[in-house]
Amino acid sequence: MSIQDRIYNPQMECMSRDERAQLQGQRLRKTVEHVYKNVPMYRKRMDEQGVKPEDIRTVEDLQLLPFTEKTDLRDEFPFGLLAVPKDQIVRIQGSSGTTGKPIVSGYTENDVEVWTEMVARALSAAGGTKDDIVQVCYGYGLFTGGLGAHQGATRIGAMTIPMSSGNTQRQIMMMRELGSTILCCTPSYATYLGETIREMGLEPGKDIKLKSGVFGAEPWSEEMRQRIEALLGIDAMDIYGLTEIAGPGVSFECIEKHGMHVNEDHVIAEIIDPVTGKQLPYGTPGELVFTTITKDGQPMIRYRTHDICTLDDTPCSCGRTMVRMGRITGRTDDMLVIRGVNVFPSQIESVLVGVSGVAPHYVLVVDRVNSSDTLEVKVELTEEMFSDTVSHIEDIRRTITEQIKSVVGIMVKVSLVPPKSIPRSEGKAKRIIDNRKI
Ligand code: DLL
Repeated sequence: MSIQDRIYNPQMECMSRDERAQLQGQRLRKTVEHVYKNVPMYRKRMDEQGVKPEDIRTVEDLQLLPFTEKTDLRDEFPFGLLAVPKDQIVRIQGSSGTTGKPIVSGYTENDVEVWTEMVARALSAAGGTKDDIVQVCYGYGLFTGGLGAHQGATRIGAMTIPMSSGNTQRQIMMMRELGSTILCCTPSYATYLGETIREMGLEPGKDIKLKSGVFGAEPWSEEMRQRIEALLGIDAMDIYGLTEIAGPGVSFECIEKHGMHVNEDHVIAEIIDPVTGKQLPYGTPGELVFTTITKDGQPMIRYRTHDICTLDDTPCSCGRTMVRMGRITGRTDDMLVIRGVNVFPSQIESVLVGVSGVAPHYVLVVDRVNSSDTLEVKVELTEEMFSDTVSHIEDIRRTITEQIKSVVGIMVKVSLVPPKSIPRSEGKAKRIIDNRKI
């Protein structure tokens, strides 16, 4: 397949950088006018900062605008950041916030359309065409992975299998019987599927027809790519996104596998110093910030992702002129991504403080077992509870496990440990031990 055949929208993906900057400027002006007029929070922030919509003329003027944080989405939950009347919203997607409350994003029909094309671009870059059979094993629901991949796969005309996550044996059976050629899931699940396929004695290329995979929603490494490619005999491509902006497809890798092209006709990417908030030049690692420029329902102005990476605007041999972002190398906050689900220690803490019999001393141990992330919550019992009967302790463990499942959405292992057994720290409490090597 030629490199050109892998480009879904050559006009937009390959336009000159100057031309694109002009387009971005135009779209940015329109977005800023739209939010100033229709979103009280943005109007207030801009007024406080002394910026008027007419001050924003080009992409460079972006720096005059205030940032948006995840906490703003929480504070304005559920509809405070909508820039259109509610009856124009056709979809709500969501993910975990920093506390028990989720954050949500509303999409108009046009927003869904834009997002769909972004994923279509990613799938085309992975070699996807109408002749493909795309197995989507991202979760369907509020999480953007399932529906996002589904829409993109349908858009390229592929046969789309909405498997959703879990049930590995059934995934493999369908993959085999239907002859899936493209796999969409988290990289850790792709590894697990690959290992299980090998254990079952199945042979990629013969029993399994996969040719590529589009993997994201969590950090992964070059080593992991190589492992997945070897296990499944495919090209493993990275895809990035976040609920607040547009789910998967904000950026995606081309066959060069050297960074993810940002869909710059729909979003403007910046890298900032997370402490000073000042813009950093391309090539310098820092915090990734996005501004949506085609989103009508819930536009985001300078949204701080807290993901750390670099941007690279050097030409790519695939012909796309869209800036590339490197792998996410860390976060500026304490968000963990466990099996593709965003988890904040504060969510776990909110559960623990509501359960009697445990002390507010806890530590979260993250590991990777059989290619799957595990989270163990170690929490101290109170002195009184420690001397209580064992059966009571079992009740506490069950309560905590169930509540964490309902607040965070994942099963964790809860270990109740004796009082004073978790090391105390003199400074900031060390709440996370991440043993994953990614
Ligand atoms: O994870 C959207 C998505 C679904 C992306 C499917 C790719 C594939 P959220 O649940 O809102 O959205 O989580 C967004 O996940 O800020 C990153 O920290 C992390 N993340 C997403 N993609 C990648 C990736 C979806 N390719 C948060 N590499 C982001 C590393 C990623 N981290």
